[in-house]
Amino acid sequence: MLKLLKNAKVFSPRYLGKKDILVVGDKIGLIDDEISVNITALNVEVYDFSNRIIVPGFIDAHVHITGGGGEGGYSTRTPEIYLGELIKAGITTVVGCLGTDGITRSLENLYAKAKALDEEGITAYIYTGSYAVPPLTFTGDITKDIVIIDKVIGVGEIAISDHRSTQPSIEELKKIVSRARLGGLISGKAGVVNFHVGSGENGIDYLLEIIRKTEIPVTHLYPTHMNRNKSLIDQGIEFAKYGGFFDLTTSSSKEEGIDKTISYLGYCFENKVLDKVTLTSDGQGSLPVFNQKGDFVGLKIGEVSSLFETVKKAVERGLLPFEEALKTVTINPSKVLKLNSKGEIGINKDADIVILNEDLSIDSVIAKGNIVMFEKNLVRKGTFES
Ligand code: FWO
Ligand code: ZN
Repeated sequence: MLKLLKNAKVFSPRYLGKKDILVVGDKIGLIDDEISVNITALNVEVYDFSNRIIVPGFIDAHVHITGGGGEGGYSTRTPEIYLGELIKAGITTVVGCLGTDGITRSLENLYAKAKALDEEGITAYIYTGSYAVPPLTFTGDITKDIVIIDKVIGVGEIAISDHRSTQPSIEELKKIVSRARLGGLISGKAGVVNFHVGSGENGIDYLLEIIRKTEIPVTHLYPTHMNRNKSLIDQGIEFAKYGGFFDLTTSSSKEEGIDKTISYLGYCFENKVLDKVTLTSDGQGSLPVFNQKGDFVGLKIGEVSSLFETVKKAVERGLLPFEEALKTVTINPSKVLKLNSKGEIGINKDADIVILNEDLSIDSVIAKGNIVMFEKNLVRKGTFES
């Protein structure tokens, strides 16, 4: 099937100008100033996207696709994600993970949900593991999980510097990262370890020490929730100077959370490390609040919609140029996750495309070459979605 997308302003995320794009099957086949096809001879759908902006489909590298939570007991286990919520958020590639609760949540369920999202129309991967060390695995071995299970691209979210972590030693973390690296090498995947960083004062000290004291390349260390506080952002900037990617969470339990994240994005841009920064939503993850004594006092649920909302607000408030902000949910995650066919509008790249209105609202979404949302109406929904 051919689709000709005409007259949009295209950000690949680099601005290409007003271009026509020919989608061939599930790939981008051609990008040019003017593409005309013989409509009768070819079975082609033509879309006039004048006054629209085309960007790569968004990659959300940290979503609790089978639900998470549970820190307040059984009734605080959060619900799974549905396809429509991801599409409305412009997310065409998602990486699913387990969190605090690695007991009632299973990796098999996570795998099945990722396969379901694939069948329903987007691209889904997973991390093996959960918060705990030693990590939860499918096969008993991280390296084997990465090598023989198609959807496993790394390990996560492994908790450090958090009262809910298993207080792993640096030696335990070295073993996890080195085994993930072996899996990545043998399978050609990223073999990345997504670290959940809590508010503990040691922050990512262990990760910085692993970079300094071992042969393990920094590319396998991928800390998230680095916008929790200023000292973590400063550690993130130091980490990026070593070539590491670090991740800011867009869901927040506080109203002003998004303002803080946006100011940190501006700060990273000023410190010239934005090319090493990604945003993820922590969608369906719990956003629990604990008091000083560590007692649970309540929780909210992460929203995948916060991912692009954060990009949009950062641009609207003039903190970041659009191209720069866009990188944090397209080309940057595709690099750290080694998803080379994702994150860019380019020849032979996957036809994962978001069409924005000039006010940066999400208008239409194409995933794997199929229209899944058109002019804000969902064309594809999850099997049981109303
Ligand atoms: C963050 C996911 C947190 C779950 O620190 O880590 O709890 O398993 O669902 N969420 N534990 C949220 C902050 C970054 C705001 C998780 C959660
Ligand atoms: Zn987390």
